[in-house]
Amino acid sequence: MNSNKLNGEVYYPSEEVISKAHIKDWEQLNEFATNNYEKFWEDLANELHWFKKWDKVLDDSNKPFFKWFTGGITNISYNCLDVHTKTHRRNKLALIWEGENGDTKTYSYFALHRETCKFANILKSLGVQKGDRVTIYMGRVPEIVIAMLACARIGAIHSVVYGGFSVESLAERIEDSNSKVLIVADGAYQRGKIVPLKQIADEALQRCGTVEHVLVVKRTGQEVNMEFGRDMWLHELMNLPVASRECSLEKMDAEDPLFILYTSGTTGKPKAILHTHGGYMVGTYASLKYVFDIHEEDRYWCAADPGWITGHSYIVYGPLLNGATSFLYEGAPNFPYPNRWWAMIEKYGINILYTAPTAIRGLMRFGEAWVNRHDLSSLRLLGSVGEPINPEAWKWYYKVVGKEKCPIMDTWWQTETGMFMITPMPCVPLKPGSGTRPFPGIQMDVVDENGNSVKANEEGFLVIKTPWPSMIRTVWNDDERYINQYWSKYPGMYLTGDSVRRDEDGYYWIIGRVDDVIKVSGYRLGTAEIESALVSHPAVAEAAAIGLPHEIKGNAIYTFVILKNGFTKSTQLIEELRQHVSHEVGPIAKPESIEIVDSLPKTRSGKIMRRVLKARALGQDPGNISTLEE
Ligand code: 6R9
Repeated sequence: MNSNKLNGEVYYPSEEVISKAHIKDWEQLNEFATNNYEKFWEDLANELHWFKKWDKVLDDSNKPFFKWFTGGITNISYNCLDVHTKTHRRNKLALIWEGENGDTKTYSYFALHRETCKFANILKSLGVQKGDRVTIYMGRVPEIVIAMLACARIGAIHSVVYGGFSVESLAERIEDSNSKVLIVADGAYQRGKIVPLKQIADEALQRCGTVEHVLVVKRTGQEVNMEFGRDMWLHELMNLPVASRECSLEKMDAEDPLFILYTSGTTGKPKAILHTHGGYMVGTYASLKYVFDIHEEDRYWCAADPGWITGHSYIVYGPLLNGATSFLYEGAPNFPYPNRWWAMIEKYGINILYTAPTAIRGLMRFGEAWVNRHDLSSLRLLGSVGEPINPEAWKWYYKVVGKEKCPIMDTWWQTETGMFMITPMPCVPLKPGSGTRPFPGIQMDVVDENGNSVKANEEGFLVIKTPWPSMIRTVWNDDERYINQYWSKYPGMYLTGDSVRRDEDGYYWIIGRVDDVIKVSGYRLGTAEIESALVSHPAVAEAAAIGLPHEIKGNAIYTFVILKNGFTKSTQLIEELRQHVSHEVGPIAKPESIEIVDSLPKTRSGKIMRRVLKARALGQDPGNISTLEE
């Protein structure tokens, strides 16, 4: 394709950007990767440390259970830390942290390695062994990074639960993963208030019986309940001889599990996506290097939360594998004022900012003046993730934040993919609202109901046709769900759950989810979680949740509830139900609206037709309703 003749509104990268970029010619790289797929990944894997090299790059003998770098022995935590402490990066900053209240902490690679080893020794002393699951429930503090790296060092499988989730979400994730250890903070600062994480965890622990030890990180300092024999303060243990600075590491098979991360899918409970030490390491390392063009002197900021996949791949593992300096901020973007982000970019000299459309739209609302008060000239690249970015927000980000000199990397990917899958690189011409094309070598397609490719500009289902190193290996303890969910609709194609349009230049335009997943402010939630929280309230007989467009959040949750006999509709009850969802699932899941109804549209087999509810709410034609019950 000739990149000089693209259709529509196109933003071409400047000579300056291209001259600095690792990849100057995307077409050439893509051609190489397409024709030499395994060699492409093997070369990248060779840039990392392996105690023993692999026998095979890709093993596809048992599809769809693909394996990568089989026979290889490595450890991702070793590659994130130990490797750098042996080089000029030893005293380079690995992590800069700013708390919402202005506290700061910095860790060199040496220091982050030391803290990780100490933490890992504490875990070992609690009996944590290779393969054991450890649940982590914290805000955006350095200890969450250290806890993840410590687990990985000793081969334990971490399961991070986002700090914005609440009692039932946490309980069900602890139980499903059968974690014996929980690492929690006393609280987290969020918009000037304290989120009482330990208190939420205490309530969750009453609902599930697997946890034997709780490590508590002191952050907010309010009084918390400490159960004798179960709960211990981390800072006290870190001062004991058991927290030695020497910690032998576990040599991991490339296919050994690294972490599980729960995410919402079509119907039912959240499922735990499994990622591994080898392939995930190569995928996150390479994608970050090429897309955010990491250079030695960069200060990189991914403003996501470590509790979501974006944080796992691009706050923790990707940046550290690249030996970068990563910035982590604890609090809200507009606290105490809407210039907080811009002030920090100026203060720390951030070069790369990676965030979500919802944050951009939220900050855009406060106007340009807040941005223009600050010198943002350090910025070189911008990024977006989590949901489609509308062209207005794209242009504001490009002009007001990036001063028309920073390309925007709109990266499409998923918890399941582990790494960027549709993404530009700095040298690629951009179209506002499109993530451009698939990562080099990866074959994707847009197909109809029968799995046939659709024509340019027609809407269809997004599928992936080639395996990739950081792909989901399975759903934890549920191989069947892995096959059914992702590989059963079209044989040989991974089903993403998104609908998309591909234009005449091969650029992809994501439209949104086609299943029961709702992206609220970029957070992935399932209708089932919200509905089951509602139904767990004594007044509720049945409930249905849908997502409707929202100016800032992208989507907002609308719910419809049938009350049990004996309960009557009141504003007080509706508020109580909203609070109930917030308490059970988390504040992010709190419905925008709860409508009390007498009946719900259902199929004859009794399934709620959310599509019909959505069409009604939007005043649209509900389409085919032949299966609707009388
Ligand atoms: C990384 C992450 C995955 C879903 C995905 C899609 C949506 C993510 C996007 C995007 C349009 C982008 N999504 N990035 N849509 N443009 N750049 O968000 O993972 O939480 O698993 O969600 O998010 O719908 O299928 P996850």
